[in-house]
Amino acid sequence: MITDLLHARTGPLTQELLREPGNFGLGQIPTTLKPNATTGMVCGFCATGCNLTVHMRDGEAINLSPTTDYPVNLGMACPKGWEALTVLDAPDRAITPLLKNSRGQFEPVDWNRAMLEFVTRFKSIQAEHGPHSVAFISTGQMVSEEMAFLGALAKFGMGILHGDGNTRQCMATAVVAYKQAFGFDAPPYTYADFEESDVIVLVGSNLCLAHPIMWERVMRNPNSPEIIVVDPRMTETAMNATQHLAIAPKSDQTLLYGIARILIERGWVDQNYVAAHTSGFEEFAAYVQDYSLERVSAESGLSVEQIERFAETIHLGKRVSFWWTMGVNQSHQGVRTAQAIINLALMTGNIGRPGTGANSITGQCNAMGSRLFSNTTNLLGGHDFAKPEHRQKVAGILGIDEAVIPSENSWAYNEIMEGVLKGKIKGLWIICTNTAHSWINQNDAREILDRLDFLVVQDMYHSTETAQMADLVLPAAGWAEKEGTFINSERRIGVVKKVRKAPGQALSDFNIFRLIAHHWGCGEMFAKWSSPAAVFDMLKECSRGMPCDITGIEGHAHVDRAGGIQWPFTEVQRTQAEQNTDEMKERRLFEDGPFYHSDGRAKFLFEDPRPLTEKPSSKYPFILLTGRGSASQWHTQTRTSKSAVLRKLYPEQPFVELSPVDAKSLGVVQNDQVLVSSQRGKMVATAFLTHNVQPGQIFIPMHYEATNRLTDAVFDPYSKQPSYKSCAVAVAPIGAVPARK
Ligand SMILES: Nc1nc2c(c(=O)[nH]1)N[C@H]1C(S)=C(S)[C@@H](COP(=O)(O)OP(=O)(O)OC[C@H]3O[C@@H](n4cnc5c(=O)[nH]c(N)nc54)[C@H](O)[C@@H]3O)O[C@H]1N2
Ligand SMILES: Nc1nc2c(c(=O)[nH]1)N[C@H]1C(S)=C(S)[C@@H](COP(=O)(O)OP(=O)(O)OC[C@H]3O[C@@H](n4cnc5c(=O)[nH]c(N)nc54)[C@H](O)[C@@H]3O)O[C@H]1N2
Ligand code: SF4
Ligand SMILES: [Mo]
Repeated sequence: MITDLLHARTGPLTQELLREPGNFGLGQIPTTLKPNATTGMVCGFCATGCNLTVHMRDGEAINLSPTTDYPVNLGMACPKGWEALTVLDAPDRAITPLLKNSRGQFEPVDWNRAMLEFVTRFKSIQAEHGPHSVAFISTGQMVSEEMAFLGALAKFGMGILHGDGNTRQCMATAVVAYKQAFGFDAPPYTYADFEESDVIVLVGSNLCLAHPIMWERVMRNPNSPEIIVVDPRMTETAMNATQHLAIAPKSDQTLLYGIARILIERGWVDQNYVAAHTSGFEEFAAYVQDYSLERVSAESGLSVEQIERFAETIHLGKRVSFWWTMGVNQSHQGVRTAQAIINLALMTGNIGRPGTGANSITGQCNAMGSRLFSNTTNLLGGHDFAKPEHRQKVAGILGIDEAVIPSENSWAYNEIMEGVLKGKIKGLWIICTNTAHSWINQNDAREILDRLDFLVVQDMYHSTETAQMADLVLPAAGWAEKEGTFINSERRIGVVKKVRKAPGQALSDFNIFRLIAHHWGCGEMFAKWSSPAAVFDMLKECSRGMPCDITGIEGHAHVDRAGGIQWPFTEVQRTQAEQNTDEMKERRLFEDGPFYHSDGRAKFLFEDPRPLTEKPSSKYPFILLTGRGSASQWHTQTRTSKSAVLRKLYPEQPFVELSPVDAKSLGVVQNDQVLVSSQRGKMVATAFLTHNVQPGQIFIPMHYEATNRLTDAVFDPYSKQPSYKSCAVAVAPIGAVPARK
């Protein structure tokens, strides 16, 4: 069937892309790689950005091993990295475009037919309901060059206004927190800070499981650091902490204000730093007076001793680093909680020095790339759609008419979903994310997707929950089947290379976008977007003069040679690097003081904490926490479930962590099947009795499709990030079943 399709009548550009001998589509691997070479590239799972050495035989990747001389992973990799090539070979890889027929079944079609459907259906929706009735959802898991292409094609070429990314589910809170506090979205650290701190504070981060190689960096710290973990659960990370603060869910903001009050009361503030580099401290200091030890202890569930010891440890530390992840970001008050962490770092002068910082850890391999270059919430290069001078600059670089750049911001992911519900959005294009599993409150989410007149899903696999709902599936090449760059959590740009052919007719996302531009009739506008390398050059120019300026990078080969390059990397910095390479390998921000606000100061920001959005009740007496379940599972499992090795490392069936205290009162024993229900939906899971969760709380990993049937669509008001980690549920036994695998 594939061969038939390959010989099917296709347009000239399609044929060119499918045959291209260079870097793309069905072509051979790049001629720059020797057939039996080894070559390094950045891992395509998490934002740690480890480098993996791919071993080739006869021009195809056959194996990989962690790169030993890369500054991120120093020869280490987690199970997902080791299995990264294996997951690419799977029977459910999408190998042709698939079009749903009138009976609701998929039929393979060639690219020309797929493009015809894509263009005519979306254009007719736009003609009938206006240009903004089509939207797109992008990702943190494609290379920056592809994200930029998607954002530019959709917004400048197709006249779409609303496009957001799955990074909304993940990083939006950190982005807004940094923008408001520092004046730009700028995580300040470098991974060497993990090794240089004497106090490491992890808030809502299960580093050991979700970022195992960052955790390895903590383990290499020679200072026997104090490790303080703030997490309601006794996670793998908390088990290795010197202080575990098993906080009541969503009481972090109160706790952190309480810590600030103690630091102020005892004179443990770095007054010089505060005076030189910050604004708003006096107001903040007055505000936190309300956070007495008694209040903080009552609201957080921590003892007075635990709270005082936490404050004292921060004071005694010479190099204190604060790190946060989804336990903070995914909250109805995520932005203010993240800023409560930033406030502690600022008031103790723990920023800009080795081993310090207020550090948000990113999730997806290129979430940081999407923050700067996806053209969703920011105009390319961290610019602002609303500023005419920014639109003019970007238009000049891309050689396009300034008028095609929207002067308004896009709706956020939740607003796009709401737009569908209200009939304002009729067509949706989802690229590299699995909305029908990962979005909050799945019962609503699926009903919303069902309302669309036309849904296009562009994915590596045709079996994802979202692809199954699509009218048209576009088959995409995956990691290692295409080239470009990712940016990791510490702002390090790294390269991804094509070391194997994509299966069947699957094309790189880059080439799918080229094809769409051509068929949409805006190919001319994207004539300069001929390869990822050409796009990288344009993105560099877009970054000029911005805090993320990377104009000093020559191109992909330079990044590769240098072992990754952290932003910023200006032309001046390149000259410095030529003189002292080592000094440029690990760089942190704010070493010389100024922040990005016009007065050069970082802001103290604060607000009253708000109560839980859904409190436990007699009908739903438990709080549901969700998150990562094992180092071997990635999100919605479209990739990791394909590896037999990884499958052995986690329970296949959904499970729920339940306190033995609660289990006893429910009459549940180990491995019983239980029904977990919320006001919105139900799921069946195997009971896993453990003291790692507190009585009154349960934990279910996000990797199972049913988990988000329970969650409640509540969002942070500033970042619009979903609050995945707290809703009220009930648990009921439904009888014993065989032990879980
Ligand atoms: N193996 C694996 N690794 C991954 C991923 C994966 O899917 N699998 N995904 C990647 C991505 S995209 C991301 S975003 C990161 C996420 O990385 P993490 O944020 O570290 O992982 P999570 O398990 O989502 O959440 C962290 C912790 O938040 C806690 N938590 C819940 N509510 C609260 C609260 O109110 N306060 C506090 N302080 N803590 C709370 C949970 O108990 C949980 O242990 O992981 C990345 N790494
Ligand atoms: N309950 C609960 N829900 C959560 C979370 C939680 O903690 N709790 N965490 C949230 C977070 S932080 C995140 S980041 C999201 C993640 O949610 P998703 O983004 O939905 O999860 P993934 O499984 O990573 O989906 C990526 C999709 O892209 C496809 N893909 C991979 N590579 C490529 C490529 O190169 N091109 C194309 N076109 N497709 C590709 C994969 O097959 C997969 O279908 O989930 C969120 N949902
Ligand atoms: S820690 Fe992250 S980047 Fe490193 S090998 Fe594992 S998944 Fe890949
Ligand atoms: Mo994420």
